[in-house]
Amino acid sequence: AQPVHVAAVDLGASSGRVIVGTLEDGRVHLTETRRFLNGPVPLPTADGQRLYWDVLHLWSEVREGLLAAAHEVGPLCAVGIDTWAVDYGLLDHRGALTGQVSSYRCPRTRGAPERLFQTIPADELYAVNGLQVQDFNTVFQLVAQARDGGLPDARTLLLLPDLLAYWLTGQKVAEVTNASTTGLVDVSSRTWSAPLLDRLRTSLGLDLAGVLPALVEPGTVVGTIDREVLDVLGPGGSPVPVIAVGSHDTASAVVAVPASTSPGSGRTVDSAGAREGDPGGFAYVSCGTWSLVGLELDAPVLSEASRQANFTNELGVDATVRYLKNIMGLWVLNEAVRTWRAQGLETSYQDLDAAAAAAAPLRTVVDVNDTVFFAPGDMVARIAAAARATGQPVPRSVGEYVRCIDDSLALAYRRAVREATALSGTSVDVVHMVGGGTRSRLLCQLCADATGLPVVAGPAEGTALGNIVVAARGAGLVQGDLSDLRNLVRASSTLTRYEPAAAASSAWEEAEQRLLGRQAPTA
Ligand code: LRH
Repeated sequence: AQPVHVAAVDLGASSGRVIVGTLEDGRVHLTETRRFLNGPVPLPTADGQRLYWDVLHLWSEVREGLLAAAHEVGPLCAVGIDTWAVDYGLLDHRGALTGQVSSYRCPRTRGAPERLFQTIPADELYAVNGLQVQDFNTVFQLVAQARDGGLPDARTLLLLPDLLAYWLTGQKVAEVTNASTTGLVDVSSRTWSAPLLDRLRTSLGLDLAGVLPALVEPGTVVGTIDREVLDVLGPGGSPVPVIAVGSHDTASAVVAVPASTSPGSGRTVDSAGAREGDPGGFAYVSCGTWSLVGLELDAPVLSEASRQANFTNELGVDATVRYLKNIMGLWVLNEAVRTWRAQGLETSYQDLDAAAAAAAPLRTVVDVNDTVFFAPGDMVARIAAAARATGQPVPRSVGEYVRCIDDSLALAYRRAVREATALSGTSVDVVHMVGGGTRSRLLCQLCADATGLPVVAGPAEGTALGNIVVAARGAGLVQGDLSDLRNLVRASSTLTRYEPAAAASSAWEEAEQRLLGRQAPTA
């Protein structure tokens, strides 16, 4: 068969890229046509600093990347778009943006959950949307927006991938995996929750019913690229379809977990159906700006214990549920590197990994999910302060700081995997790591040591690959269910296996106890 080309637009909070997947002989070969930095842009306002996304820059980069894809690689059979979750643009009656697009790290949402819980109690919300409480969930951003003047001119709310798809095709949809991170979707029925929207209207004056577009599942054809907007063509001069993929980057990343297990994978403990030799369940760590750690399930876990543990149920591709926890992730490292570079230290991530590998293990561990690490800024100073506050040695070198970050991330992974399996009544026998973080051999090994499970690392460009295989299936270029898509991913990736060091277990247990016993008083 002739090779066919599918382009993935994959925007992360720290960097974006356009990658073409060429399907040939049962494999996908990736060609990156554009890569660029991204980050929240601070602007002062009368209410203090605000953080926005430079969406026009993102749009320009996406255009350049797709043009290069079509002109340098070949005619495009499909385009899929994914970005980080929760953030949105508002359009007026002409389809123009009504204002800036806020970043989820903008401090405007501080206190918004508590304000909403006064009218919709947290447990009632969780029973419907199954979401962990994070200040930045779209529903809380909307609460902040209601306080700051509401949605006067807004006729349509589009999450970022849907906004980019609208600019390319003129069609407005809400792709469901990403929509599930808004807090407005009923996680059990995969539809907008009418009762929730009703309560937001009556309690906060937020009338969202007409503003939210129709939900679509991954695989749906959104429309074709308007050639006046972007002059790209498909095979034989045909128009290029934009396919809704798992437009939440984490949904696409989890599609690219190269597991050989069938979907709905977490193996139920005591399940009478589990035969000797059945592949066990897997946990995943999608490792980028955030580390998303959890399980793929076929139904949400909405118990009180799950809510208390702040586990989230996000919707996945093919009727799956992503049951997971957000861990602060490489954000902490990236911000520390930004600080060092501003101080004139020239260093590569490879050098940092080597320096951290040479540093003493588990000397200092911090709670990476502490809110002090959330805002942009000097992570080096914050780590030093956290070390002092918990009576641990302050790292003395760049290598010791990176080791502290990696050890602390692995400790958080260990806890999240254990909690996820306990809360969902499943068991796992392997951890799949996907995403850019798999380039750190140290982090992969620490994940194996901390969890006590083998780690299979790769693909590093998992999100783009997950995007591409779902777009390809939507365009009719490949067939099959999630396990078929994962076979394709596996055939296209180089994977590395890390075995847990047998002797490591007690050291991790000690580190966990150290952290639990010495929590810094919260500010
Ligand atoms: C990862 C991610 C994550 C969300 C966060 C806002 O990029 O999409 O799943 O919680 O960004």
